[in-house]
Amino acid sequence: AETHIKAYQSAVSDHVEKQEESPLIGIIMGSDSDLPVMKAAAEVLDSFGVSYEVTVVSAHRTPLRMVDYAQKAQQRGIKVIIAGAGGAAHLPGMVAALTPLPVIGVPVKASALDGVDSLLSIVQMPKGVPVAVVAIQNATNAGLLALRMLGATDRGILEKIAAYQEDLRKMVTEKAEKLES
Ligand code: RP5
Repeated sequence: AETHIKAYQSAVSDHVEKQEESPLIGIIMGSDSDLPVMKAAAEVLDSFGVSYEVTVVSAHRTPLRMVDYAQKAQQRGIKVIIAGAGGAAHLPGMVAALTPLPVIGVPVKASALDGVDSLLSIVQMPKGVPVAVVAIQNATNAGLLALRMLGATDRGILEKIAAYQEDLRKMVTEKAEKLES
């Protein structure tokens, strides 16, 4: 399993080009099969120049690795954890139970139930253990939400988010004007 994870991590590193030494955001997922969805979170963080790490942590297949990752994340300097999982998607909730950091869950479509199972598994947390949840497969929004969390205490990031919103506004306005002309 370790060899598999190492091979996976090097594939991920190639994909996202670098793993930072003191990342601010942890992007974790239940399986390497979640990567095609979860890479969108990494791409958003790349475009904002915010450091992150990417790895596989499975609640069911590597439970002790999950406990270790979640318990050490805060002391390692991680500020927000983005956790993607499909099916019986227990990873985000279990990680939230083990860390005081904010956790954002990404429901991944991984079964015959089309991701609704993942969404419900992630969103139905008991009182006291919150997980923020984005739409099924929407890792882009998980990246943006993590940035907004950092932006609460980081003016530079907040300004970049405002610029991003302005770009969105312009893009949609231009499309609307084209349609109207
Ligand atoms: C979950 O089971 C993972 O997060 C993934 O979405 C799903 C299927 O995993 P694989 O069987 O493709 O490894 O734990």
